[in-house]
Amino acid sequence: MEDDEGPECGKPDFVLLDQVTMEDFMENLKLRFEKGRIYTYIGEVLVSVNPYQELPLYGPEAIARYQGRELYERPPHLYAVANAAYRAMKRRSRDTCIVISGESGAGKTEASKHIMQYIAAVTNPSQRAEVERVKDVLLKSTCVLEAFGNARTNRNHNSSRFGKYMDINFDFKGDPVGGHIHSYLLEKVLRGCEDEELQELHLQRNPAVYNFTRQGAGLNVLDTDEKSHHQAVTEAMRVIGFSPEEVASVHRILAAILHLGNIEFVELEENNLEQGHLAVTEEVLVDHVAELTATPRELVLRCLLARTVASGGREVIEKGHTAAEASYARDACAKAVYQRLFEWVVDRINHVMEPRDRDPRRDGKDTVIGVLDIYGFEVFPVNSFEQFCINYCNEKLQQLFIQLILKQEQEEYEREGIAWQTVGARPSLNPRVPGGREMGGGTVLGQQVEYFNNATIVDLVERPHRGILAVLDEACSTAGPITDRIFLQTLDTHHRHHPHYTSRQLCPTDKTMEFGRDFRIKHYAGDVTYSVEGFIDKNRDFLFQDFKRLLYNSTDPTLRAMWPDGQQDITEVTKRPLTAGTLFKNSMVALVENLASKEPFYVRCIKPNEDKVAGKLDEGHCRHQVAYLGLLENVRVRRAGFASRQPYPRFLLRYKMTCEYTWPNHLLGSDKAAVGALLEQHGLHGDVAFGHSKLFIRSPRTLVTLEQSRACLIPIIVLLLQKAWRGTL
Ligand code: AOV
Ligand code: MG
Repeated sequence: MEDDEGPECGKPDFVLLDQVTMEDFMENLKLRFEKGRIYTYIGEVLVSVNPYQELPLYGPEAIARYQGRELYERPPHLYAVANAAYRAMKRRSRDTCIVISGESGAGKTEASKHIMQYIAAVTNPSQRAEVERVKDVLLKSTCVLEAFGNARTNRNHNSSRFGKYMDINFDFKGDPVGGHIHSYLLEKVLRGCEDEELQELHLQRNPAVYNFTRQGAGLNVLDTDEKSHHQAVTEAMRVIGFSPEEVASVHRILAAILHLGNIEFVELEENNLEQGHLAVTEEVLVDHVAELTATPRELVLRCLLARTVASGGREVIEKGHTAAEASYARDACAKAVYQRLFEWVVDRINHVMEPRDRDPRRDGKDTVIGVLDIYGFEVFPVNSFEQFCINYCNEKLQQLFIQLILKQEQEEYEREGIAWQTVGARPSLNPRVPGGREMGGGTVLGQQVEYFNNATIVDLVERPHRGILAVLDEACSTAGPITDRIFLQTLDTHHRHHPHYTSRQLCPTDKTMEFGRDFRIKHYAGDVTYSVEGFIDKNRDFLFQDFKRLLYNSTDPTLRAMWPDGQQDITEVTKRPLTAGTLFKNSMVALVENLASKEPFYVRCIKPNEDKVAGKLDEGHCRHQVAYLGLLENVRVRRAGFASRQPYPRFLLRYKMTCEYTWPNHLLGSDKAAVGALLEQHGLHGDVAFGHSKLFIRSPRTLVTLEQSRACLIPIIVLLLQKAWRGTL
């Protein structure tokens, strides 16, 4: 990798485009992609295109090239962003975060791993043991969490089915001393546990045997790769500090889930009082589940076939399931066990990463870098509750992006003592500007930048009482039979005039939606049709207390620890638990608040094609992503203010050769004064503002002019230097 890029590689920053049009943007993106330049800036935002091939861009040497450098000194790179976030944190003692977004398969998780590797590589030069330990856990945790939380989808063979936000705590020296992971909405996809102890777990090698893994069967071949992967995960768990007993428990729990998934029910002809009217078809599976979860067999069977209900006061009665109820309860139980297992793994990792051994006299408050890797916008042929949550999450993040980009500009101007001229209001994020247009307006230095403000879509989802989530909760708390269809009808009544909501009922001619089943949201990223089937069940996410109690009473301490709420007696369990949708909304609100309090850095990932192949950039597909990621608006906001900003010494280093007063060294007292003289000589001083430590350049033309005069001089200087070396001067 060269340190510099020639003009044949296109513009390293989209801000330098001659015009901000989709055509110009795409042309630059494509040109760079063809030259293996997968990274490009928009100011400090990094745009990344997934190369779908190993590029020689990473590793210790590359890391060394970026360490301690300014963002613009080297070709655009993730390392530069990681470095910028790290330096901002150290210099200003401010919490920073790196938000990585993009659709499924765009390269978010890979990006987050490169960022972590960079941070691990540049910190702790004195090799303190505790810091090394924390770094080791940080790096290894990814592997373990992916093993439990990733799955193969048709869009990404290693798709994260959970959102991850990881805080890394740094001490005053800038060394990582701890961390914390938040996970968001694990989609409950089950993937078999591949294991040498299959025999002991009563498992068979073929994943097609298990209902929960059959869907992935065929893709999920147990080859040698899987085996070494399994070993890597087990090793990572050991390093993190899971005991052998815990790892064995985890395997048993996974096996129990698989067996549980295969249990089927039959309704008996005659109602046998002794047995009830329901039975399981394969009793041996119940034996396996009981053995693996260390619970009494009779109790497992009872939980599967019936539930206890409180019948007023302290009375409890047992009520038999129908076959359908039993199947539902079985699946709910399997999913809940998997989810608790995942949460337990995250908790354990958090426990070992908790900052410790602090010296309270010196350490003060830690500063934090947060890395957010969260599921991208998703559209499948059929979209359900999970996609709804994921896409809502992306709306929230997009909104934050709009807010922060403007806020960040403003803050930098203030910090540098540059007048923030506003015409009319401060940068406003009011979705309903006069005239009712759905554009937000940001006023940057007197210029109005218009961009689509998606606040109205967020509002459609989360508004109290009438928003989609509130209506869904309402439906879930209604006693008596409530169907997904009724839920849809309520939505239709509430939102028939909403510009971003429609359904077949409201738009009878649109045959791409089905009556009584589908509704559509016009997301900022495009239209998505959701099927309401299963919304209520998934939101309610109901698990009978009997299962909780069963697992709490397990003699396996690991399993038991996952079910503290199993202690409660049925008569105490009266309060309705929060629904999955509300829990998710609350966690999103908290996440956005947290991110908003930090100084953000953004990585915007683009997926070049749907076929996961190297070297192919599908224009239509990319255009769409560029549009919905709001990248053109981003460029415009950046250009409306100052296209570029550089600390004075850096600026001089690059351009001093273009001015007689500054080459080879200036005698002007301060770098700021020298930069002033240089710009004056070029006649460019009208286009800049002088901050305390940085020069702000308004139009990209100015930079282009400077670059051109530098480019003209370089060959002459090289020639002079060569002559000087040879002594011929
Ligand atoms: P995602 O995190 O954005 O999707 P990943 O980071 O898992 O996507 O990337 C998908 C695949 O693309 C990886 O498994 C790699 O094969 C390849 N890839 C991504 N980035 C690079 C890179 N910089 N260099 C080489 N290959 C890369 V999802 O988790 O589905 O939203 O929920
Ligand atoms: Mg991912």
